[in-house]
Amino acid sequence: MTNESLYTRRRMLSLSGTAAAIGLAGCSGSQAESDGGSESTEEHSDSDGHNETESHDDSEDEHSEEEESHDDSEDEHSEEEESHDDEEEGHGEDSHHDEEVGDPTETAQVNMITTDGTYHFDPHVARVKVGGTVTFHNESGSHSATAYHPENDQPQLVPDGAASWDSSLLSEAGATFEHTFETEGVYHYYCTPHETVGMIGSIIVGEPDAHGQPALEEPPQDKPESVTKKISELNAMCNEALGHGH
Ligand SMILES: [Cu+2]
Repeated sequence: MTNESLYTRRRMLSLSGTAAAIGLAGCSGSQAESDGGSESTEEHSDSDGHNETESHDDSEDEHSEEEESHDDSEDEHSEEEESHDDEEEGHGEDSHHDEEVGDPTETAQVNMITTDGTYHFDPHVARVKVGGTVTFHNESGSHSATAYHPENDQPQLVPDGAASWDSSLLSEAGATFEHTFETEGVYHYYCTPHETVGMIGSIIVGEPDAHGQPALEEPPQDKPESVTKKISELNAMCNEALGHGH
């Protein structure tokens, strides 16, 4: 089984356990809670026998997983422990290099996801044409999509002259927020409650030159390491996407 399918499986399992997941604090600092239950998680997904083929189809599996996920509260901890491994291996970088950023499109959707102890934007790097619209869609949990922009009391990690945006907190599943990007370039944005646990994403607008993008310079050093590390990963993904564009 590949890392990717395990990752997706964990996400699918956790979608139905949202209530429990929200109670968990962040994605770090809980290794002490591990209780050696990770084996059962693996067997769980193997016994389904269909995880390999359906790894991209979250919605259909939500219900079938639901009954199972309620009676394995023990697994919550083991899965959280596993997510630490991802992080040490370059959370995002390795596991998300598979995310094809692709060419700019008129519209894009970014899902805001709560899993067991982790929170992320999916995809981490989205791309639209100049004048394109991104829809931020709250899949689970409570999240915002907020630009790193002085108007949000943040360092400027958006193109010079670019408009700011802040969705404010989206707490209901299915809630959406749209922003239209009129300025070409690279944008970093974050989730207000989860920035410090690495819930940060990027939008590439158009075909910008990677040079001269404020977002792609050294991450702001007054931020916690969890934030600068995540921004560095996103920068690598954005640079790679832009490099392939030429
Ligand atoms: Cu969040």
